[in-house]
Amino acid sequence: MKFYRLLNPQGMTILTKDNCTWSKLCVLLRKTSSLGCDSLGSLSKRTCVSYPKSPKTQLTKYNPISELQPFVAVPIIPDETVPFNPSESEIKSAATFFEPKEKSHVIRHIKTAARISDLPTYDIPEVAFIGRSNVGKSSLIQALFSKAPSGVHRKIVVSSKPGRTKALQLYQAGNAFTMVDMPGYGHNMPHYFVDCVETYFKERKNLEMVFILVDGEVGLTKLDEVMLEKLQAFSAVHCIVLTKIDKAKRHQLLGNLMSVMKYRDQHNRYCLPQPFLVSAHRGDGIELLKTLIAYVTGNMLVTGC
Ligand SMILES: Nc1nc2c(ncn2[C@@H]2O[C@H](COP(=O)(O)OP(=O)(O)OP(=O)(O)O)[C@@H](O)[C@H]2O)c(=O)[nH]1
Ligand SMILES: [Mg+2]
Repeated sequence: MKFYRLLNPQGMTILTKDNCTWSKLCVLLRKTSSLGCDSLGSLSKRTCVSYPKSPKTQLTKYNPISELQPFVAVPIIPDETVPFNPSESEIKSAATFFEPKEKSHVIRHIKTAARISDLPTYDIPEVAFIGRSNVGKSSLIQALFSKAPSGVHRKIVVSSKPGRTKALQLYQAGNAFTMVDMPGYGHNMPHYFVDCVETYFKERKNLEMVFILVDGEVGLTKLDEVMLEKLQAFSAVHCIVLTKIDKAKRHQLLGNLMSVMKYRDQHNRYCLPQPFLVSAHRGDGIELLKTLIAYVTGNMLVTGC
């Protein structure tokens, strides 16, 4: 049995199971927004299940925001937002999708594709990683799969030179989900970026979530804002991930985190309310992100939020 749950800015939760995929939920969201609702919170009572709010939810040690919170007077994740805050046992069970014990769950690279027509078609849910060149997309996928027995992560190429990933790279975790590493935008982006990446966002049926990576030290750039606007225009559900948090000074990271949240509140309806913080080098936030991926691809239920 599969469960899907979407958090919206008002802390409301839409819950469904079995026959309703995340994509169908997004269609539902699109329909409600075309009815002229200002926010996802305007969904009718019939489609929403409201969960008791847990004010001042204590974020666990798995969420790097918990380390920043003592330095800010106001809650970083506003009280009215139900944070994605899985329990320890949920985090452990999500990890098994990335470091499987069973031989049948193989993590492997399945395809390099520079054209959408080259992509395989299947029912397995996908999540994609996009961001500026050099923001750390390939490194993040490497960190997520760093304990995979197949050793797939050793073949993922990362580079200090921007523009290293030139095509869509698909990594599959058994039949659970596929993660798509994408070429970056900005420096050295391939000339077929729009054809390849934007068409993928518009047309890929089994795309469940786009992770848009923003450098935690640099913050949101104009190029990131353009991509966020595009994701919104394509009605692609997405989530902001601040990368390289080991490099950023605390005040920089806090400032950039707050401005990302402000931007998201003002502009973006298809963006999850909660940003995620990661360091691919130090491992911060990686276990939490694994749980989010297992959750949004419908592979597990998270009750801790
Ligand atoms: N300090 C630090 N450096 C990182 C981190 N993640 C990635 N890097 C470095 O950033 C550089 C770019 O990393 P990639 O993973 O290749 O970035 P990318 O977004 O895939 O880049 P393109 O494929 O060129 O678009 C490399 O030198 C990495 O070692 C991190 O968490 N911390
Ligand atoms: Mg790359």
